[in-house]
Amino acid sequence: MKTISGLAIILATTFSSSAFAEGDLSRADVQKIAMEMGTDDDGNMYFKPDHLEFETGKAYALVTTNVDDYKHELAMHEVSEKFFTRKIEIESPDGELVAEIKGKIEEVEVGPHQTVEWFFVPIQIGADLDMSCEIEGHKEAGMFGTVTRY
Ligand SMILES: [Cu+2]
Repeated sequence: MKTISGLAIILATTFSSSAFAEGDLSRADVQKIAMEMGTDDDGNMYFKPDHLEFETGKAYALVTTNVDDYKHELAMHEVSEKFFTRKIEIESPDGELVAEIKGKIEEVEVGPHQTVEWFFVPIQIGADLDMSCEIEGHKEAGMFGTVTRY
């Protein structure tokens, strides 16, 4: 009886530590996805791509670059409810880390010609959830898209 329970403990420890390693999202490989915010020659504002798909449980960095001379926003209120945001990273133009911001994030403003990296792990599935720029007139000019997590 003692042997069996000892073995059970060893098995439980082995399984739980391997499960823990796989589930340790701070060590997960991060898949980077680039998205551009901008305005075309006809004055239409856009996210490119305007549809993003993520797999739950995987670690992503959404690398969002604003190519315009004015700021844009990336608002993902409903989407971010079902994300575990790890951090936002901001780098200077020469690649030096300016700031890491941690905690729950729903919306990011990106300054002219700047890039922000949003690190997250989708934790619940959902189809065609909204993302948009909430600066007045921008969504109406076409700056919106959808996010699906599967
Ligand atoms: Cu905008």
